[in-house]
Amino acid sequence: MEMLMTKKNNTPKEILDLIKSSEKIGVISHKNPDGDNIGSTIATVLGIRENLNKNIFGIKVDYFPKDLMFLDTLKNIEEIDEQDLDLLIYVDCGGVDRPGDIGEVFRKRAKKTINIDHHKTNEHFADFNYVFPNMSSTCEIVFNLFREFNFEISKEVADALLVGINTDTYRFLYQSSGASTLRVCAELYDLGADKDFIYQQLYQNKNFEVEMFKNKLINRAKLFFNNKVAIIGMFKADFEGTDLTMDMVDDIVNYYRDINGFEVSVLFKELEVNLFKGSVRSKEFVDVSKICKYFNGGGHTRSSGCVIEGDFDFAVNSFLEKLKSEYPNEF
Ligand SMILES: [Mn+2]
Repeated sequence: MEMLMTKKNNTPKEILDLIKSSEKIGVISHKNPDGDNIGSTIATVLGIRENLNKNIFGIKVDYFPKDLMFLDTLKNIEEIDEQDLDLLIYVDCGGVDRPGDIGEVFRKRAKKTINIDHHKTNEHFADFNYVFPNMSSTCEIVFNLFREFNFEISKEVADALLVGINTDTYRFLYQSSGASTLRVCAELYDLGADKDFIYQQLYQNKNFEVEMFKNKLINRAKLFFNNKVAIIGMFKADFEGTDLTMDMVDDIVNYYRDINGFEVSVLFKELEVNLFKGSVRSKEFVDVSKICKYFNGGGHTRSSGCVIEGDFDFAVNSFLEKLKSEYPNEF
């Protein structure tokens, strides 16, 4: 009973009242940024500023991904000096630790916290929570919340939300992307979201050098269980002498998952010696959030992350062992 109680969401009205009663508000999200967390941060900042005239800002906790630099509203996410806040809003954070050390600094100085998210492993860590694990993206939740608030939604907010929804659904492919997701996007188009420009920037603006580099990594993947599982290792040494960074190529994790017969694909990034961050994807039946939770991570059923300490072979072997123990009949 106790557990169920703690998992309860607050109502839109409770959340709106808390926002209204706060003057200085920070919005924060996770490290290793992507379209959904950047988009939902920008939309939350602008939507609340434009409609309620609050002193609100996005707090930068990591680099900006190159493919999102076309959003000039990125300037609303800044490096902010440590300070007291009336309210800290977490968006797209499966756990309170996802924004890293900067998040801790601001959390300690915030009077109240709100948690808006769609990660299955979210444990309702804030004072007020608004978590929908079946939603396609945090951006879809933010849109619905703004509708509940009766907010006007500007073109800038619509653009940011469209980026988040389109990227987090893998262009509407994932199961969590439903009819309601498409209806939200239809409304965003009506609100003036610049879909042609956004889609071209996101998907048809690839860099030749980056793509050739990806091919190299893809070609050296290790394949297991009769080509049902692919694991790619990406090491600091791979990037020596190049201008490239790991975040520019990490979408290669999707490559093998999308090939017939493959169920799981993994990208292990070497963060430092003997420390690997795993990005994990599945296609039909493996719940990768469960596997990743075992390795200090979590996320969604078909897309999750984890961290494994040890060398690359150890990371690969531990992962495969856990996968096999969870799905003994499949692998
Ligand atoms: Mn997300």
